[in-house]
Amino acid sequence: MSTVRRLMVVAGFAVTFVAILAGTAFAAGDGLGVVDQRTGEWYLRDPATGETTRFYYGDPGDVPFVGDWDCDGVDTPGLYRRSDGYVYLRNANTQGVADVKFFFGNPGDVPLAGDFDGDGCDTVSIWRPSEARVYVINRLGSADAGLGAAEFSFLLGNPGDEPFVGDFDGDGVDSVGVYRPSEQVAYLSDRLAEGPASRRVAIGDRGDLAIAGTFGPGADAVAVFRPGTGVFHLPGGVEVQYGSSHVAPLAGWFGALPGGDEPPAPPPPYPDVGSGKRIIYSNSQQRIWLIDENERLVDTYLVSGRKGIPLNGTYSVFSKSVQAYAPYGGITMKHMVRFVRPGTFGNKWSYGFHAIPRYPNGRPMQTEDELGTFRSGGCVRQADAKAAWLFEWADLGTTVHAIP
Ligand SMILES: [Ca+2]
Ligand SMILES: [Ca+2]
Ligand SMILES: [Ca+2]
Repeated sequence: MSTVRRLMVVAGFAVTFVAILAGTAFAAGDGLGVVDQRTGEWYLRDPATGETTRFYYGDPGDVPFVGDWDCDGVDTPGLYRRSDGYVYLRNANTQGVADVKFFFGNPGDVPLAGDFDGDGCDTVSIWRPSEARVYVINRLGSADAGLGAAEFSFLLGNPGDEPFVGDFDGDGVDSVGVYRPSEQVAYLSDRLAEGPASRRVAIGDRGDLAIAGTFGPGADAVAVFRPGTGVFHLPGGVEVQYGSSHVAPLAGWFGALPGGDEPPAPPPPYPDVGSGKRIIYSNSQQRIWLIDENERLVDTYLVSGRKGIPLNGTYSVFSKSVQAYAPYGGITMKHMVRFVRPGTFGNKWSYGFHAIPRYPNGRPMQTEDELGTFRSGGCVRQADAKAAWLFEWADLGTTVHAIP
């Protein structure tokens, strides 16, 4: 993961690609990658051409990382499988079995791939969150054997931090930094020892994942990946959309890649919640999204509900009525689609989606322009035409996700 050898291959040009949202990426720097943690699919992006190379490696749930295990200058996949405590390393960016496999660490450990002695070979060390301690190991295990004791260890960061590895001072030796999501600050250290951080970098936003890599001329730097948008935020204001909310981000020098594959899918145009035919209701946005069984967005529009009602969770449509009656004032609601049963969280009445309620004289209780604001006692009001359409579209049993 060190900088020096990678910059031998400076191409010296920069091209703007469709996936780059802002800024100009450093074409001779690290490639970006993502691993879909639901499928074990790897997507590696060539920084010079923008082309994607895709292959399967590992199982869903494995912790992916990259490093140069055979000291040839090219970073390739590694996995830490928490279920069996094994590290699986591969020396090519292609589909296939592990070249090196060994037993390692404790289930909660975070693998740290890097060249911690400057010999040009990456090894797998760990950060143990429960102790906030780095254990450095400058050799790889082999032949299914255990790795043995660490060479040395030191305290770093706090439980809850996200560690990353890079050569932040460009001396050819990797060190470890931590990203503290609660403060949105990265603390970089150039020494493999306890002590104050060498640098403090304000970066990212809540929920971001930190990575380090060679993103410009000079030493390694820290960057973040934002799962909600699938955007890498790199130094210099460069933003690259690559992947979505189910991926783990990577950066490395991947060498010559064949390319020719589709890039990972961007996040869907709706909150990435649930699967199958469903309705997603965001209480804070006062908006619903209708998604069909093929993951296509059928419709999205503003509604008027009640703040905090229903509680966030998963519900399903259990009853429908063309005409429904409020329990007071002679108020009527057309096209009621009920999804919260009485007593679910102490509620007396059921709640559902329906048209704008009418007083007995036929006057609507709000205008359609007022949709998007909290107006109701618990149900979710829609424009009349939308309510009629939803009534037909939503079958009994259709899932409803209530989200913040
Ligand atoms: Ca290699
Ligand atoms: Ca090394
Ligand atoms: Ca260094």
